[in-house]
Amino acid sequence: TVSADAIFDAILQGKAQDAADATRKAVDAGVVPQDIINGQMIRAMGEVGQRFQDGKAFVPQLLMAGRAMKSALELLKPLLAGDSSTTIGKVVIGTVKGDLHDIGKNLVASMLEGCGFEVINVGIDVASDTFVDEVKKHGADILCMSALLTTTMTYMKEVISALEEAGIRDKVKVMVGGAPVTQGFADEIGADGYSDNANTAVAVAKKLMG
Ligand code: B1M
Repeated sequence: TVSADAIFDAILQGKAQDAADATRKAVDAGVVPQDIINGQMIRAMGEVGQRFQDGKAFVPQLLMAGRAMKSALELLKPLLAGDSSTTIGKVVIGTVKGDLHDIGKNLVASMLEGCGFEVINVGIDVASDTFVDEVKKHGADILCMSALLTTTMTYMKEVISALEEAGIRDKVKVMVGGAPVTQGFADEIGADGYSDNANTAVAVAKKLMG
């Protein structure tokens, strides 16, 4: 048997192999992926973040916890697949320039994919020209931007301006999210959608498709 918090503990300690093993055991025991993600994984990242803020953990711990979460999340990806066989819409998703956090963004990408969206994940530290180019190239219906830093979230506004300058702002819906982003901020920069988690991100994206 595994302790109820085995995944939480392994991620907190930055042990990737243990995190993956515990996740596999939880899945085999019938624990629902969403419960693993929300009840263990995200909670562990929150705890690491808190320790970092309190000066009790440092960047290497953040990095290792992130790696551990990623390796465990990989196992859940196939299970996040929804029942949709047709493509609902095309999404370009990335973390904005200056920002290297990609766990939440990848989670949103996986959930969207699982629920029938075609997702083009353009990675981290993405500049406005790249977002514009990718949206054009793929004829994306929605552009999803993620930011985890108060210093990088402001770049989302620049991307929206770049879409306007490229003359494609009316062709693509813009959705934003990430820990420091709020509905108020989303409204302020003229985004079309906002969500504070991966589950409602899917609902918001579906709504934006009309
Ligand atoms: Co960084 N980091 N980090 N970090 N890091 C935070 C964000 C921080 C809050 C920690 C803290 O102080 N408590 C703090 C930011 C403070 C601030 O600006 N407000 C911080 C800092 C300061 C930094 C550095 C500056 C540290 C340093 O170097 N001194 C540095 C910056 C690097 C950079 O980006 N330029 C840095 C670096 C890193 C690592 C690289 C080491 C690592 C990232 C590894 C990786 O992503 N591959 C890391 C980590 C792991 C964290 C914490 C601990 C965890 C982030 C995470 O993965 N959370 C984080 C503390 C925290 O969040 N509690 C922290 C789990 C993830 C599932 O949640 O990303 O919020 P989240 O995504 C959620 C929602 O926000 C939402 O859905 C997701 C699922 O529910 N969502 C969307 C996200 N994107 C969305 C998009 C949408 C919709 C919803 O639509 C488009």
